[in-house]
Amino acid sequence: MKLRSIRALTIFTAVNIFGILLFYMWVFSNQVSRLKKSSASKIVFSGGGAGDFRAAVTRSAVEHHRIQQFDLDALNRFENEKSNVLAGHTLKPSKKSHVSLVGIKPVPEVSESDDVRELDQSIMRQMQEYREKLAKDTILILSPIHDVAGKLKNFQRLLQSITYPNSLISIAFGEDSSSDNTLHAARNVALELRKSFSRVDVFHLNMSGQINGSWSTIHHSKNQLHRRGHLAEARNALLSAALKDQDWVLWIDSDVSFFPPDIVQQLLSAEKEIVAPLCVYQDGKRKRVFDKNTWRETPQSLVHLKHMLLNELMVEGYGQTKRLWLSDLRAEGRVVPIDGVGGCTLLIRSKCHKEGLVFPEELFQNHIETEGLAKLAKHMGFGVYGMPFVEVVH
Ligand SMILES: Nc1nc2c(ncn2[C@@H]2O[C@H](COP(=O)(O)OP(=O)(O)OP(=O)(O)O)[C@@H](O)[C@H]2O)c(=O)[nH]1
Ligand SMILES: [Mg+2]
Repeated sequence: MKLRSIRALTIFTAVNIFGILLFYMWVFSNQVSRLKKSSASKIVFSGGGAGDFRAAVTRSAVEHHRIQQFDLDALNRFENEKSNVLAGHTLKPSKKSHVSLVGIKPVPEVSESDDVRELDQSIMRQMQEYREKLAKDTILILSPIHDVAGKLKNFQRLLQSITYPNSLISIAFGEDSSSDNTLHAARNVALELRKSFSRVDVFHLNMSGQINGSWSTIHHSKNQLHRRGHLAEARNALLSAALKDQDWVLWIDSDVSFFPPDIVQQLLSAEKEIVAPLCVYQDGKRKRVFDKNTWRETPQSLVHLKHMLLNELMVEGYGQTKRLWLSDLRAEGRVVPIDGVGGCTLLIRSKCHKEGLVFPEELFQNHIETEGLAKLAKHMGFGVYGMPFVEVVH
């Protein structure tokens, strides 16, 4: 009798445990299928920290390449997904993070304004974060110079502020056809820079014919083929005179008024072959995009390009664009794929130049100089990227 009741109790307990197990399995499988459904319908920024943000960004980058192929179905899917994620600021901060990503505006279809929105410093810091690495790569900083005698002292101070080990950096200036004493000023600056940098050269390039005159003459749209063609020639001449065995070439225009002291580390951290930061200028209280040559194509701009004649030059910065300037790509993260670059500040892996990447002096796919270089780079299979949170001030 006693034995029978023990047996009954054991069976009763086993059935109960089995039932509870079944119940938990049912709850678990329901949760899994709910999660699967939600991640299929939109990109989820679960956790929302920088890592998750970047994962979603990678996905967006893949979609971007489909846009370039004019796959309209893919484009629609991309647009739907993008609006799911970005509309209403779905960029949720992690509970652990003190940084809120709210405030970064969604990527528009094309850039309508060149205003650069001021972001909370904590967001800027988070998006500029990079992992410190042992510095071993050598860098060649190249600056074409022309009629900038009065600006070279400031440029010297900026170069001296660079925190990347100066012993790994060499610098070369390439001057031609100046009407002031730029060449003399550059030689004096070089004497100072040689005190800390590995090597500093000043080349007087054997060229002439640059457009001189007022700012409006130099920048008149009808002069751009000539102006930019000449600049491309100067850049190529400087490159072939100065590039030895350095790992990277960092192009910096001599008339920039500020770049962050860790500009080299920032750009290297992208680990891309070609990288441009966001070049801005201060217009009173407004911060605006200066380098409008750094952009991403859009379906609209590609249609426009398709209808251009082979000998037509496409330039940016003269009114409304059909493209996306780098400032408008911030919602995608710290390193974003682009299609055009300016030369205000531009990092290029030397291997690319050594394999034939130059600044087109004539039209290449309707573009010239730096934008031509980006087109050529893509044609050669190199990656072209921008860092919209790294700001250089012109
Ligand atoms: N060697 C050389 N350098 C040039 C020539 N024209 C401009 N540069 C330099 O190339 C860089 C870019 O030229 P900028 O004239 O500043 O071009 P930009 O920034 O588009 O236009 P700005 O609004 O005039 O500053 C600067 O470092 C110039 O000093 C040229 O004819 N020869
Ligand atoms: Mg300039």
